[in-house]
Amino acid sequence: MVESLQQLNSRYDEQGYFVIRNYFSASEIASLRTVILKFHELWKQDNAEFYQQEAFNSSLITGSQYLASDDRVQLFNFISSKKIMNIVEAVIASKPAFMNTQLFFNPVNRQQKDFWHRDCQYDYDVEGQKKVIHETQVLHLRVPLFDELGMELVPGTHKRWDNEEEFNVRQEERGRESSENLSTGKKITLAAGDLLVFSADMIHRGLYGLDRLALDILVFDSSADYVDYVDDDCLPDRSMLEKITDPRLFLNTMALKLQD
Ligand SMILES: O=C(O)CCC(=O)C(=O)O
Repeated sequence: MVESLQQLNSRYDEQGYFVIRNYFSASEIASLRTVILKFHELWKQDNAEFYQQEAFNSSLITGSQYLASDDRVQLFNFISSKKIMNIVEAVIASKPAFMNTQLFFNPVNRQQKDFWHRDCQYDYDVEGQKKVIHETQVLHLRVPLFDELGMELVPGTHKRWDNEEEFNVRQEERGRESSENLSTGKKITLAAGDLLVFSADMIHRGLYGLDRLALDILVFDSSADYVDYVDDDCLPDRSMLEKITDPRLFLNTMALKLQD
């Protein structure tokens, strides 16, 4: 790794994101892709109308609906692998907890445009958003399975409120649309093998195009109040736990569920 974990931590703190190029080997990505494609094909069949009309992501990838136990164990082992845990712990030093996974792909309708948002805007009104961006945020770890146009992020917005242009575009105020370009946006092109880590509450958008299929792993700090977002079915059961090399990320979530 070119940068030390301490440097990555400072970068995340200042900018709200960092990228590590060629972090995963071709064989790591190939095995992950095989499982994810299995999920994706079954999900598309089951959600045919939604997929054709408007979908650009799915979630609950580690759940029991589409994948068998062995495939789920493979995913759990990837999510809690040393490579991922080193990065997670560089940002969340104490008791990071698994939240969910999402899979991002291109919408079928090529007219559908990529759009700026903060994830918190779907749960909070504007005053609430102003507060939560100063609290602990959810971490996204994006693992692209094919080369893609990547993401566009507004550096620093994990800690600061929108300027006027950003606010009007993101919230579609004053005749602006959330798909318009922002002068503060920074495009991060991604290749299969790269890892992008970013704050879910910073201003961002996924860039549609190429063959994008990216697995996002969502992790949170155990001291923050996010356990209600976790679906029990996406956690490993007792027999799977025995097959996970380092299950701490899941055990931390389970401990929070017990306290809840
Ligand atoms: O890739 C996308 O379409 C959007 C990604 C996103 O919003 C997210 O990961 O929170």
